[in-house]
Amino acid sequence: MAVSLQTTLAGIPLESCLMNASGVHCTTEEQLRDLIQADTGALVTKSCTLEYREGNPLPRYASIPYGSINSMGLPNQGIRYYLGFIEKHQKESEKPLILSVAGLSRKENMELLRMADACENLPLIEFNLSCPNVPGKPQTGYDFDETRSLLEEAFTVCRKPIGVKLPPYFDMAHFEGMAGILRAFPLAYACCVNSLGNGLWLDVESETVSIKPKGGFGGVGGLYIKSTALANVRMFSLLLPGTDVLGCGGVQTGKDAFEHILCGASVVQIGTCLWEEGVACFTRIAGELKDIMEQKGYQNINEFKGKLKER
Ligand code: OXC
Repeated sequence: MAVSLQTTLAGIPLESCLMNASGVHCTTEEQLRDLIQADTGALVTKSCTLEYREGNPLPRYASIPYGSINSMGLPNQGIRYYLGFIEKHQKESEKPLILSVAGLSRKENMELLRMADACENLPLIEFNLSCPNVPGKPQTGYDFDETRSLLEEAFTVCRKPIGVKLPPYFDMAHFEGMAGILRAFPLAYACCVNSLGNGLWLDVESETVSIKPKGGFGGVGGLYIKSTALANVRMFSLLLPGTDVLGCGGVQTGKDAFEHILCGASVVQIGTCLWEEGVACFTRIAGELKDIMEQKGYQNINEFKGKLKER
């Protein structure tokens, strides 16, 4: 039986439902080229700002027992670098190259979106509303009024398809509140979730925090956040019918990817596991996912996407 991982993202056909999570292995041209060559269906750049950013002081990423903690602080090469790469490579690559943007002010965000809008070959934009690691800047996605007004302006300055990267939500009222805001816009997709903001990981022997920025506080990724990620994928899939939901959080195996799809994900992003294992993780996870599908008699992901049963 031929098992296919094909999917669509905002109407664009993808050969595989697996891709990187923004921020991991996507900051330099070399890393982006690796992702084009890997077993991915699409790829997304590191969230960019107008100018190059060094990011937060090191160490700013730590591997911890079941995942990671990071406070990178948006280190990136500046938007022109990524637009240049996309202009050059999108034509040869049949995979969509998505630009992620994360300005530090409304003005910067609008300028980024205007520049992205003018890039002929760019198919999709991911608007990061959820970076937890810029000192003094709260996560936009937790401020509902600001999110609404930012999106109103974003969709007037930019005609290209825009998806949003959301922080994790934890309360039914917040799922409904954010979905109500998102419904008012022609969203290309909602990506759930960014890291679980402002966790803390300690080393007991030395009695110190594990990363330097922000007194050790950072975004938690990996297995710790899988149940929260699945809950967000599930709720936003139910609340935003007709909008693609991208699942991100705790995907290390084909089974994890299967669970995200069962909750409603059209595409599954891999972050911490990609950081730890490198781009070979896509081939491994794709193989494991296909094995599960084969055992269950599924030939494509639409046969089980969003079909999670309640008891
Ligand atoms: N999420 C982001 O959106 N950005 C990065 N880390 C994270 O967890 C960062 O650059 O700090």
